[in-house]
Amino acid sequence: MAERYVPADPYPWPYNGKLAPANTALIIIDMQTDFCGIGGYVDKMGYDLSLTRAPIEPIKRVLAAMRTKGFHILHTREGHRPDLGDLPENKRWRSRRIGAGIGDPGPCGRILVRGEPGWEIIPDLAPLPGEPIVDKPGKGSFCATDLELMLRLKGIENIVLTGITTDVCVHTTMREANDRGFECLLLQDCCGATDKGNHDHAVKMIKMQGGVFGAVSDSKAFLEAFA
Ligand code: C5J
Repeated sequence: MAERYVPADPYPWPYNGKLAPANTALIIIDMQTDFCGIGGYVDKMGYDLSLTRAPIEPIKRVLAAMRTKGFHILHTREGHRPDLGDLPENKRWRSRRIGAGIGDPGPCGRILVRGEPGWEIIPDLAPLPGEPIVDKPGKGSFCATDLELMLRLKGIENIVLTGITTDVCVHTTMREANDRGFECLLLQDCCGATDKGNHDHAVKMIKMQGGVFGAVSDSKAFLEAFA
């Protein structure tokens, strides 16, 4: 395989130049109404939706290009079973304390509950038939899911991370993936947090220690690398 790299910080990615559609997946994390839509969980908590909506357009561009080139595409959704059997009591308690109780009724149906309108992936980034969707009860995409099994069976070594929120579900997933030996790249403009400072710090953390969790790039550099 000819070597190919994406310009990234703190090193050109991937570390070994083995970058091809067959061994590389785009993971789009939790682009659900609950995290970026009016009346969803993040809106109920009172955060600025423009921050979690900012990555929609950049993700669209990366998604379209990666689909065209035949990369693996996976989507995740955070949410709980309707009987809330997979919702830790402390997670529910904390959310209720701030007026956005997980499992409670809201403008988009029961908050963060599977099958409810708020839990759906936004139409702009709707998965195509055949693109796996990983339903997860927690922040990390590897906890209590079959994501690792799917990645291994498909021969995926490199993961491009996008989605929301940078400091919570995206970061947790990147850390989990990095510990499992996957080579990770976060596209910073394809992610967003409920707080701009937290987004910036989450991005900075990745770059410490020579790339402690992988590397960081953006949609423009990524797309140019494939032009
Ligand atoms: C949060 C997420 N922030 N998708 N979930 O609760 O980051």
